[in-house]
Amino acid sequence: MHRPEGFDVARIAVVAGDGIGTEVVAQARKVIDAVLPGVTATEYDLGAARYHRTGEVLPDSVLAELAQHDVILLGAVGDPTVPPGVLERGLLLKLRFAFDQYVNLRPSRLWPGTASPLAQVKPGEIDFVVVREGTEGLYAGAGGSLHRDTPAEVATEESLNTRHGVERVIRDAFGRAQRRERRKVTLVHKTNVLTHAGSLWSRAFEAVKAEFPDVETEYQHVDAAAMFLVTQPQRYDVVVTDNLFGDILTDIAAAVTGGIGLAASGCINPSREFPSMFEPVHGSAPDIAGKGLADPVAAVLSASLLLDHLGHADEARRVSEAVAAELASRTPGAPLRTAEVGDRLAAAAAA
Ligand code: GGG
Repeated sequence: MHRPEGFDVARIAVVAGDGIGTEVVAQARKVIDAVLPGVTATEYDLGAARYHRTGEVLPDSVLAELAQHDVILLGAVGDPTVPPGVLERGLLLKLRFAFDQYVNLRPSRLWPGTASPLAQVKPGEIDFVVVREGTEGLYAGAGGSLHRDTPAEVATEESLNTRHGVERVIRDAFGRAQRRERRKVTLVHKTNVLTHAGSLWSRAFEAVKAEFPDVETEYQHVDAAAMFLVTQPQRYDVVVTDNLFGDILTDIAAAVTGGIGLAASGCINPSREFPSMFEPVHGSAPDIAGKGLADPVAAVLSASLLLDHLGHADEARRVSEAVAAELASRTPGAPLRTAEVGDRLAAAAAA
């Protein structure tokens, strides 16, 4: 399936998943319905409940159906009653890999009205995007174990880095930087220790850089980047990095921009051959699931990214403006109710 720029009638699949995923996705849907009245979305019952009921996580027949959509709105994956990895690998990573969503896009912005633990940073001063590689690295599933549950147990987990995979995500990052005001790309890796993968990433970065002479570049080791994200987050514009580093760094980025409840992401297939997927960065948060306490803003901002991907730039902007107004009106520390926030955001985005 190849659908060029823009989609006449969007085919949206919804995978709410586990825990607070169902609660926050319901709000994101309210907001999508408010700005695109009449749009239809197909819900897929995937996650812990289905696994317990059927023993299956993501049957091939469902994967084939999902492939027929333009986008997937995903909530959260993971449940304490399911062994670690069964849902994360069998559902979340399987979707990213099967649909070749190699650009894991994670914008970070300090919204007006949002408290950052960094006293020296003012709203508007943090505005960067992490382009995390989404289909390779340590998340590829290469490795194994021997002598399990014996004193001689050994486990390996290998980082897979292909020239093709690394170069294409770096090229995407440069393209994004070129469309932004500051035009700067920071490569983050650990080239002084991870010399095999690091050398590949460095050489691919240098090769792609030559195609974008108007983009400023820098390199940072991941440990330095972790420090600078909390001391000088203003310095970043576009950061490109591997799968694991990107996963960790974007949680730090979320922490300095108001918390994980505000962090949105898109798992993008730039060729549009397969659906892209939009999901809050946060997980299923079993400790607060079912209580109506989860902040739906990350899911709603993910819906804004989804709308933009579908070519609905105006609707996407209305949603992010509704979020900006909501955040500006909040009293720090005041409790929130998930559905009430969703109602307010839907009303403001529709107006
Ligand atoms: N909202 C997505 C979600 O449930 N994330 C949990 C998780 O395990 N994430 C790992 C990753 O993003 O690679």
